[in-house]
Amino acid sequence: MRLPHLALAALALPLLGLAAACSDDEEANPEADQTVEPQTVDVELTMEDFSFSPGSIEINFGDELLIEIANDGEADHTFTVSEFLVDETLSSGEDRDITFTPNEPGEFTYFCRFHQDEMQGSLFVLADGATPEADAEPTPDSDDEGGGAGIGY
Ligand SMILES: [Cu+2]
Repeated sequence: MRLPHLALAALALPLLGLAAACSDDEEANPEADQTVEPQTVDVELTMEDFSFSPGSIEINFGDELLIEIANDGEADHTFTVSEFLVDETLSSGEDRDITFTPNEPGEFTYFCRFHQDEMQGSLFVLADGATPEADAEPTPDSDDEGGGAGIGY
């Protein structure tokens, strides 16, 4: 009568182990989806004789840029970004809103074709997760005191 019992136990244990392994693999990964929602970034850009204000623009890759350009100078100026085929000429006193969506990340230059040596600015298109705050160090959990829920064996 002892042999049949042993045989059953030997069969049952591996089966239980298999069942547990299967259910463990079914876990979903809630942290897989970390995409940042694209947004429209609104920038007021002033042309002067002879500079752009601001001198740099920073957006995330995927964002649309809405630039409200105003030429406050005496001369005509252009807002030109070669990589994105942007080239707007504004007469003195003119203002204009333009929109475009940079289709690659990186650092680009916007400039005035008439005064290219003086009138330049930097357009930063940041790739996903490139913001300096993104890789903050994990805080060590110091206050890990069990609240009396331990199993007392
Ligand atoms: Cu100019």
